[in-house]
Amino acid sequence: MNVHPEQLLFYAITDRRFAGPQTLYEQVKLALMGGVTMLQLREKHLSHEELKKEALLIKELCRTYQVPLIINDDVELAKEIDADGVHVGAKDLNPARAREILGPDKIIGASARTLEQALTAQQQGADYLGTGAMFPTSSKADAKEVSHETAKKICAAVKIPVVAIGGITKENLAQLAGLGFCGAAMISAVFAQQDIFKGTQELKELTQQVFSS
Ligand code: TZP
Ligand code: MG
Repeated sequence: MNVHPEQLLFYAITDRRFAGPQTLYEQVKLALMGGVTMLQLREKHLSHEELKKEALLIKELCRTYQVPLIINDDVELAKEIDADGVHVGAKDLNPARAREILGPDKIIGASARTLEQALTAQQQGADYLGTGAMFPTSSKADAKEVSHETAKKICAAVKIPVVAIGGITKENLAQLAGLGFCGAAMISAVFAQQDIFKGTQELKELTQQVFSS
């Protein structure tokens, strides 16, 4: 097991479109100080060199806070910078191929919107799953919603931990209780707020209430 369910409790995913006057680095630092337990670098519009530079800086920051750094999509970059793992979606390399590239000890996450996708990803060696969108979101253009019923079936069917994603806010987080998730992954609820440190602390408390069983 390369990831413990507790590490997935509060999973922050970056998007520099929300960075505003702060740099992404500054935003990530505040989120780490506020208590996020896992960080994914998900920057869709950077060149390889720019992404690598950012990833190396953020990797050092994550190490300081002992929070794993996961790279979205780009398995080669994850290997190159010795990140803690990679997260792959349906259109990316499959988990088995990512495992061949990264080796047995790195964290491999996979997106799963259906029971079939979930079982396949588990069988291909994923360490955890991300399931959603659980609520409407504007952070991912092609995000389709997953019913709470399907999410519950996925959580019950797999042995690996499952994290909820998509449209999660302070206001709706409690609706995820009892579905079997080990935690919640959020972009805008973390990075599109005025006071990231304070907001993250509040979200941390809520995730602890909702997912501790
Ligand atoms: N995958 C499914 S929904 C989503 C991703 C990456 C976007 C999540 O962003 P937000 O702002 O937390 O809704
Ligand atoms: Mg992807």
